Amino acid sequence: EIWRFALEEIGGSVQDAWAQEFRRRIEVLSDGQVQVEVYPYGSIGTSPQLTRLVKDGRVHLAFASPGHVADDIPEAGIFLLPFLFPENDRANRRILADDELRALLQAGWQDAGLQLLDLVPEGWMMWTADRALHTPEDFSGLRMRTMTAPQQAEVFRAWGAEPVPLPYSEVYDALQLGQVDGQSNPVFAIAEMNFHEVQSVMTVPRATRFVASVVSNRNWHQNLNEEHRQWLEAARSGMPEFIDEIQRDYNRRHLQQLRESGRITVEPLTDDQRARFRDASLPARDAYRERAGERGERLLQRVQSLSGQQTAD
Ligand code: 6CS
Repeated sequence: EIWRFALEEIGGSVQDAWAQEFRRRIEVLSDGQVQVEVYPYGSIGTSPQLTRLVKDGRVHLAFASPGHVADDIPEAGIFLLPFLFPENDRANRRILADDELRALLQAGWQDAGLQLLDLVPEGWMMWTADRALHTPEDFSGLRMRTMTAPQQAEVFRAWGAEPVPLPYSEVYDALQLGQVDGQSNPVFAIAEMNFHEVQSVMTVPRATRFVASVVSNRNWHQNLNEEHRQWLEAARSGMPEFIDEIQRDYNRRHLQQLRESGRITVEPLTDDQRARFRDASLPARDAYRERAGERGERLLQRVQSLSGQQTAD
């Protein structure tokens, strides 16, 4: 038996590391009875196309990141909201594992015909452009490439940028040709997609983490026999710890390499600057409430109460 697994990132990425480890584990657990075929990004489609392939049952498993899939699953937009999740990685991991949070998200994924299997934090999103972005005013008039869900565009619009939604595969050329001025992604992605070749400044806002979801076709998941279900569960267990080390390592190593390459300068934000971005981003929370309805409101409250923040903002 073959399980097909589609990635939104190329070989050597965090998603690839997750999938290769998952493949290895399933093949050991099943003693070779189940083979996992991994399709890196580019081989079968853009993110929305991959989600469609999972829904149609043509691939069994895929990564679906909120910046794209929130178009389909409004609840997913929670991960696009800046300064919502705690800065501390361990606290963040605890929240992502929370049963109530998972149940609320699962309901959203299931409405779309998908089973949410895991949430995978891949590191802080950096902003790259040809200038430092210290204040919302610096975003004024900046054509910022965003992922394709409208909720992702809303955040950058709240900061004064002009969002330009594009698939991941088109970002490098769009930056090079000047069709867009900036983009946002974790360090490892900037490095492996070579965005640093066509951008000169990387701002470090620590506002939003890139958190991808691992999904499967819902019917396929429901109809797994007991043995297969056990292999799937056993393969998944311990993956959050495994991938957390990987993402830290990839992001740290690539940051060092980018610094040494001298191709891009790195600009951290002060706490005061971050506070201004936080305040300016709050309309995106209201837009999230509108889009994700009651479930969205409960998700927001759950994350805020787990983060020890006040529920009213
Ligand atoms: O920017 C994007 O569209 C993509 N970025 C990452 C790090 N993974 C997949 C996603 O589609």
